[in-house]
Amino acid sequence: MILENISLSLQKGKAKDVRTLVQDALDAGLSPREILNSGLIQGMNVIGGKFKNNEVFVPEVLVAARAMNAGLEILRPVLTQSGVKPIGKAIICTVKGDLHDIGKNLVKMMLEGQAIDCLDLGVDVDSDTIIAAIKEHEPDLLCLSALLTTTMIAQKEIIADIERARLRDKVKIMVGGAPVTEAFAREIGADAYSPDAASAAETAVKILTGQVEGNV
Ligand code: B1M
Repeated sequence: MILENISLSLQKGKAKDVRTLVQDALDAGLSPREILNSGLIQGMNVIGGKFKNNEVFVPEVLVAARAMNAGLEILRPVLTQSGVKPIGKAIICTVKGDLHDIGKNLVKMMLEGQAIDCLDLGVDVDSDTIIAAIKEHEPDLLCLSALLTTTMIAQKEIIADIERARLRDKVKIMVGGAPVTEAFAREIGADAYSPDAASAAETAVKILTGQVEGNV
């Protein structure tokens, strides 16, 4: 019932209610993953379906997204670890032209949950900004998120620009986002692809601990 209420409140864009309900769910002993998958993501999937069918429009989706992010903020402390020695450093962003940040935020939280230090460059991030950040912060892993078929191509351009800047051998690159596939990741020269935030964290750990070079 509480998970259904989280989903419904998210669909109505009631950020305050989502925040309270997520906290109630945690207090009631529900697992963060259950709250995430059967409450927050379930609600966002309903909105996504309605958006596709023109039953709701950008403003409704935007308030639902804000409510989702509000819920994620409550889950953050339980999904992330503090006081644990980091196993590596990652830079994460949503690529140029793309404003979707919920999936990216989730991947970031899951990486932090595996004791990976994350620098979040935000959304709509271009190659120059990424290259400057790689030079300044020397991350082990770069995570590029894209949610639109029109912005997937920016992942390819960013990887090519990193190569041109002679930094490609300095950093592993993982790509993801709803339209991105393993085949696309391989085609554009990424090291890794993950379909969701949990497997992104698993793959990142394997790469950062030297178990694998990548997975594509
Ligand atoms: Co937009 N949007 N949107 N939208 N939106 C989609 C993506 C869309 C599929 C909706 C639809 O038509 N069914 C469609 C894209 C179609 C396409 O290209 N194939 C779409 C469109 C068309 C648009 C606009 C163009 C609409 C318009 O203006 N006419 C516009 C574009 C704006 C822009 O970016 N330039 C737009 C705008 C928006 C809002 C601003 C209103 C809002 C975003 C708010 C925000 O993010 N703060 C929004 C939203 C919320 C959505 C939907 C409904 C939900 C996305 C989401 O957050 N899902 C989405 C429909 C849908 O997905 N059902 C849609 C929940 C999230 C947890 O999942 O982001 O997929 P997701 O992340 C997953 C995985 O993909 C993966 O892990 C995450 C968790 O497991 N993952 C990675 C993500 N990044 C990863 C990186 C990794 C690894 C895994 O490694 C680095």
